[in-house]
Amino acid sequence: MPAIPLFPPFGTDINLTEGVMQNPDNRIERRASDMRGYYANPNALEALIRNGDPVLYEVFEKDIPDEKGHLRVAISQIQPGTVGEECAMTKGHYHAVPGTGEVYLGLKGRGRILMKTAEGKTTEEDMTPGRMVYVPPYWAHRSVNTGDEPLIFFCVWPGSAGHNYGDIEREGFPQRVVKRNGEIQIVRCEDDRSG
Ligand code: M6P
Ligand code: ZN
Repeated sequence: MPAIPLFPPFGTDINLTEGVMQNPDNRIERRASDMRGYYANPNALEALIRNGDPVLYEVFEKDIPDEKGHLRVAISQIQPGTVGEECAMTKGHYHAVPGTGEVYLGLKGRGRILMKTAEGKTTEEDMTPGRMVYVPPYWAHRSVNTGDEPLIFFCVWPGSAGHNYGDIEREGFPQRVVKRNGEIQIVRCEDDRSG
């Protein structure tokens, strides 16, 4: 007798060139208005909201139970561009069950994954097509599009992990990725002049 209900195996096609999952069950969209409090320049964000409130990123998921034992999968797509000078990014989160990791695989475009721990350790990894990034347990993670086309990546994480957004809403990330004079730079809190 299995400890969790038997779930039917399935397969789905992923177009690796375009980074598109066939038949996703859920599509989550984050518009500019969903991102209040996340960008360093709130005025630039409000201007974007007034100017059509565009979708800044989307997540395409398969319906897999959010239970221990399962693995959830998704493809995320972040549009290119900046809010003020800050590159488009996800909200970022710790896992609600902090001792759970995640695997990222870059499919299209170019970006960075920012990571940090509650104790203040920080690191970043490049996200490019074919590059795998391992996010170990306890590391909050945020993806940033540093290129001129959509950044698309595939993710796998434990079904039981959940998302803890509240701590990031309060703490933010010490790193911010900005585009200044056409150049991508990572600025730390202490030398952040973006407001
Ligand atoms: C990845 C995964 C998802 C996450 C998504 C968007 O696809 O980590 O679990 O939901 O990115 O990131 P966020 O939830 O931080 O907005
Ligand atoms: Zn995660």
